[in-house]
Amino acid sequence: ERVPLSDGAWLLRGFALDVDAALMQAVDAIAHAAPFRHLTTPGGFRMSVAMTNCGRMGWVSDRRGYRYERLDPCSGQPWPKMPACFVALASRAAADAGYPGFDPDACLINRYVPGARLTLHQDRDEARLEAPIVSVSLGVPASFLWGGLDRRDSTQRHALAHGDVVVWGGASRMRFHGIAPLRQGWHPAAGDIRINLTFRCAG
Ligand code: MD3
Ligand code: FE
Repeated sequence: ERVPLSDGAWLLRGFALDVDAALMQAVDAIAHAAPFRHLTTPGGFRMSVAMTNCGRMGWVSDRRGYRYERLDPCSGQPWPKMPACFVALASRAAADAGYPGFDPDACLINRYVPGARLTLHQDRDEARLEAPIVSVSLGVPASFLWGGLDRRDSTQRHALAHGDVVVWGGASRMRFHGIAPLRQGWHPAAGDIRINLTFRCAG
């Protein structure tokens, strides 16, 4: 099912269900090489969401700001390679939503435990803002907050469930968005956590 969310943004319900086991296994392998960590915001707060990356570039945050880095600051090594099943899913989803030829160089992996949240923000650290972002939800469902182009605009809520894929492009690319505190829950593929993959053209 393909649900229009707003200009250029599409919710592809269940789009990743046929590859969920491969995705979860790949996340485990990536986290083995580049462990999930709680980044610090430029303001000095510890993020409740734990993060890691794969691909040529990885998103990091510390007291110096937000940016993409080629090396994992924890290890000094390049981020793990983006698995073939990640690239295949992301480009298939983007094409389905009207963005053919999507070739992401970064995948940010977010891990939510109960209570973890992502406050309203824009994604604007990427070099190619004309490219869409593809996000894949796995595990416990989340309440996604969908705002406007101004932080003060009202927000809508959408449930994002295991296997849902969203493609955010065009006029939706710069909208404010976030994740409400994760509710206690259980999913057989992930336990009590939620994993989100976001594919970006960052470099
Ligand atoms: C809309 N992640 O990592 S995915 C993020 O579920 C992020 O972990 C959330 O926001 C998560 O930056 C939401 C949905 C999403 C991701 C990127 C977007 C929506 C977006 C970029 C622009 C507009
Ligand atoms: Fe975001």
